[in-house]
Amino acid sequence: MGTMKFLTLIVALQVSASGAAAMNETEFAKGYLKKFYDFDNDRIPMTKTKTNRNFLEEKIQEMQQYFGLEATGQLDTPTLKIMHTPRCGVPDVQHLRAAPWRSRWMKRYLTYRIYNYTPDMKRSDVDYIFQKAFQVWSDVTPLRFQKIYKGVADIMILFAFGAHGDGSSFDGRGGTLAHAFYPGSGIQGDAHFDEAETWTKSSRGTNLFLVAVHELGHSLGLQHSNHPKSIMYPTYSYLDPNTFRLSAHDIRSIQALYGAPVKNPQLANSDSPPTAACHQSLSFDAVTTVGDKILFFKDRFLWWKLPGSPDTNFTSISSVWPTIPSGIQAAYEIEGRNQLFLFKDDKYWLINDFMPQPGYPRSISSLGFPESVKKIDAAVFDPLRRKVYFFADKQYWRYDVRQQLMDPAYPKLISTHFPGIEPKIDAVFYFRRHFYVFQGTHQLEYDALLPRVTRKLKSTSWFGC
Ligand code: RRS
Ligand code: ZN
Ligand code: CA
Ligand code: ZN
Repeated sequence: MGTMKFLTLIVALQVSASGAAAMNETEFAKGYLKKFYDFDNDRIPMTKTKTNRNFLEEKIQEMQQYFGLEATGQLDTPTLKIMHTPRCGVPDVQHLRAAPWRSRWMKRYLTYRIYNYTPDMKRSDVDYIFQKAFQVWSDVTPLRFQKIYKGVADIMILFAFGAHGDGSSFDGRGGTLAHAFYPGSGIQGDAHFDEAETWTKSSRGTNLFLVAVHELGHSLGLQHSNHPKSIMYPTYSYLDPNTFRLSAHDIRSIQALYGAPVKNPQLANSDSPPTAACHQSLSFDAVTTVGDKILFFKDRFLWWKLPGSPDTNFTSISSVWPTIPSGIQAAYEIEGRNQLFLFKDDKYWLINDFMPQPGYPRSISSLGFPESVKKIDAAVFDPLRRKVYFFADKQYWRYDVRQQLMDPAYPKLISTHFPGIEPKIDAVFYFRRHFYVFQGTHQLEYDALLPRVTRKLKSTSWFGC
């Protein structure tokens, strides 16, 4: 039900139950539709050729559609039954009092957290879909969304079956797909998705992107709309997410709450961290892939992006992992195991599925480094050989992931074994058969199979600068 509209409806039904006894069913239905479906006898435009009766029928159909009834436009038994029956548990009186009408966030920077994931899809797809769904709304407003991985976010996103603790049980496969709460603290702003649905990124099952855009609309303060082209229309219908556009009505409604995007991005960012990913002299401390993303570390900041996507996300290391220090010097991912290792000075941390693991940091000597090595400049996992290369000054070490041992006969000299690459190295990551070696403001692409340097790039080339 999600929608507060539905909750409001329950209370109104309870309130009106006593008074309704005297009214006939049509009058009762009119009152109900006036309240919840914008039905107003007095406001029917004179230009409309429709008679009042047709207008009432239209509104009844709208309500029937909402509840998945046959859209007869008549006050038939199933329709009246729904109008008279409170459906979903105990209403949340609190958000009723915080009237949904024109409720909005009083800040521009909002956080979200994907609290759990549906097993129906790859996690990386879910991450990407929510990023894109938020972007639909940030593209037309001054709002900015930042993903966090622990703690309480403004917008908590979860998947759940049946009763899940908010008094609004999901109804199993079909029926209601998801619900969300209008802006505010606590549960307000949150978006819940019925795990009984089959969530997809295609036209099969239920398309997560389309439902997410709708629910996030509620999370930002939008009510249902009766424009069939609006994403806030109360019933689901599939559209191609790749060509999805908000309707003019959706844009008007959200801009009525938050205004249009701020024109001057410099001013817009003045209360946010600097995002000068395209700065000429940008060098990086560490770079690695994580799943389908590339992470760039610099001081206390972190950029991440999906290769091929024009968007770059920027955040601070501590907002993602409060227990990880700034100034990470090396990072690598063991592909397929979802393991991310971060290095600073003589310590390293393991992050699994974005969660820092207990028992860390450990000393790098436990990996087989001699005591003389006080820090690592860069590290990379080579999935072809399943080895990790560690670079420190002029030397490199090779670590065997299967045996969990440093290979014998290391360290070796970088310049002898990686022809064309001179020490020192800031950062390295592996992507599609190539090592990308960062040195100051530039980057060398090194073909892992040839093996030789194949291109020289700017350090910021991944940001499309
Ligand atoms: C909502 O507004 N959340 O904020 C809920 C809305 C939703 O789930 N609407 C139902 C819907 O379209 N379901 C599709 C599958 C069931 C089809 C059968 C008929 N029917 C979110 C959408 C807009 C993303 C409305 C609905 C349609 C429904 C129902 C509800 C049968 C209960 C029972
Ligand atoms: Zn809704
Ligand atoms: Ca359902
Ligand atoms: Zn819920």
